[in-house]
Amino acid sequence: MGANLAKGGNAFLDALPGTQSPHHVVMVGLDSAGKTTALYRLKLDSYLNTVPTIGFNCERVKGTRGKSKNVNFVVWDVGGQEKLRPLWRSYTRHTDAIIFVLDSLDLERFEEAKVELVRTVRSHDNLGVPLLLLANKQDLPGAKEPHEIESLLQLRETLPHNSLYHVQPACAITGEGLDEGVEVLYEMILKRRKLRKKKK
Ligand code: G3D
Ligand code: MG
Repeated sequence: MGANLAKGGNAFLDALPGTQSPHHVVMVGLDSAGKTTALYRLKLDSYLNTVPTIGFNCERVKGTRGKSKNVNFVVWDVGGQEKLRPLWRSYTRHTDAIIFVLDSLDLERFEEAKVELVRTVRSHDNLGVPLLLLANKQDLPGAKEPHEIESLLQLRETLPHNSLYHVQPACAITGEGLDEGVEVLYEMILKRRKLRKKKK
């Protein structure tokens, strides 16, 4: 009976916004794309001078907009240097969503970014996991816009069929676009859950 009560209690708590166990989100992308800047802007709502991440950062983040308001997330920011990329796999396993951060100006490395993106979303553990592609550094002149990025990275052709994804323009330094991104990400997490329930 105790166990049942505890179970019931959890269900009740889970129905309240902000009390659910946090959603697990992993942020990956090439080094210098702006992952750590975005994480601390989301966490502290302030700009934090970053140093290249060796290993990972992890923070609790709360949604602020729409359905995501007061919803808790644990966001992992995994170092993007080449030698750290094999680590991504262990962090992205069993995650609720993936944020891939792209430097929208760094055309020279778009192909490299595409290879890593495809490797991440096509990995067996990540099939069906919602993807937010953060088109970062939109404040800089020459930054590619979301629709250009979508075609340059050939997202429609390369992402698995029926993937839940969204390209979100952002500036991690000012925080513009980040809360909207989290909102869309949460909507995609809910949508995936619904689809999975339907299948059962
Ligand atoms: P990473 O964690 O993906 O490796 P960082 O990237 O967050 O460390 O950021 C790398 C550099 O890009 C930092 O500059 C940071 O200030 C800058 N940056 C991040 N986001 C933006 C953005 O939206 N606009 C602009 N203009 N710059 C951004 P430094 O000079 O410290 O290397
Ligand atoms: Mg970093």
